[in-house]
Amino acid sequence: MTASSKDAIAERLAEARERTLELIEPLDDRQLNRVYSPILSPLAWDLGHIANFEELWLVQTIGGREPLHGDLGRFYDAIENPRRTRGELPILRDAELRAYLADVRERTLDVLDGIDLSDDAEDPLLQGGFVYEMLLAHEHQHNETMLQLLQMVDGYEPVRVDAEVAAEPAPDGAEMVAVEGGEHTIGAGPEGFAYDNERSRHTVALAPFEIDRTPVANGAYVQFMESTGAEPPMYWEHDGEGGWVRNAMGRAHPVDPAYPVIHVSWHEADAFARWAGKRLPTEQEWEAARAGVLMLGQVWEWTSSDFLPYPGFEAFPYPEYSEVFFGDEHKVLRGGSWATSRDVIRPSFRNWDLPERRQIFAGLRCARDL
Ligand code: AVJ
Ligand code: FE
Repeated sequence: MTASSKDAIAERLAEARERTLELIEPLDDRQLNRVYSPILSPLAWDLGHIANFEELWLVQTIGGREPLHGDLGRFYDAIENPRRTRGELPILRDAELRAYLADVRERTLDVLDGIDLSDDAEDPLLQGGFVYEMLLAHEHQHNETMLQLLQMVDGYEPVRVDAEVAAEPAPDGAEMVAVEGGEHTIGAGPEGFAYDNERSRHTVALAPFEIDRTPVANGAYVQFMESTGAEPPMYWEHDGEGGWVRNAMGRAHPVDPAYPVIHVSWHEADAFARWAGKRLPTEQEWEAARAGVLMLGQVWEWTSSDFLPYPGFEAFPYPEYSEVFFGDEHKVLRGGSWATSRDVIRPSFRNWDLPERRQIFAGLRCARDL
């Protein structure tokens, strides 16, 4: 890697931070500290956690420097501090929080300036700029979590919404496309940035199947609700005339039947698929189909797969990113939503969450055996 790639890293770090600060620009300190939901962190926690994660990896680990606030980092440990407890923690707030974000960043750039990022760098954290890619992805991913919470903030007006959504709205009535059976390649190759859970690349044998070309639309979901008595998605309310509005950020908008359904749990997604005479795709089917035929857009998609390690998995650089979540408790989501940075979306990317969660920007697409 050359000096110009250091500049490129610095620029992308700045861009991610700009997005973070834009998200909170319309908010005051009271709103940053407020606990809106026990299943989501107060925004001040996410902000401090973003800075603390950066300090831990880019300043302490790479730069060998001491942390700015002693062992404060333990309050920003996501595993040690479940979401419902985060409002009570003695975390940084207000001006001190903003200063911490800026001070860490200054140190990060100072460390970046002094390191060897050449391709033969000995530290695997630096090879291919891994640790910097990880930090960028981390900040972007927390921006999406913050946007989940911002749905609950009355009167919030986003400064910028990424207009570059990846697909046109899904038409009502899904068109299905066939995918051949046989060997399919799954996972990230050795080149480029990927999380540990996307490796290693391996082949799987799939039976032939077909899969919806587009995510399930609101119109189809309303039919499902009417015929089964299923609950509406999170944030939906009756409009008083037999229809539905979506009420988020304190504003109600009619539900557009052509748009992908969003804010449904895995259980609801699974029930929809069965009602439609289909099933959720496995994550392997999703990735195999992704190579040619899927239209992505606007929503994460629940799959039927539990979040499990791929063959040859090795935790890197820390087991708390993926490994501690492996098992049958979490379901895999694929794709990406309107709130997901294009830096995070790639065919091999695996998101995961608890099957009862509805605050994720998640919908579904269906599959069936051929
Ligand atoms: C991949 C979205 C489940 O938010 O728990 C952020 C991403 N990991 N910081 C999460 C993550 C560490 C993770 N998800
Ligand atoms: Fe995190």
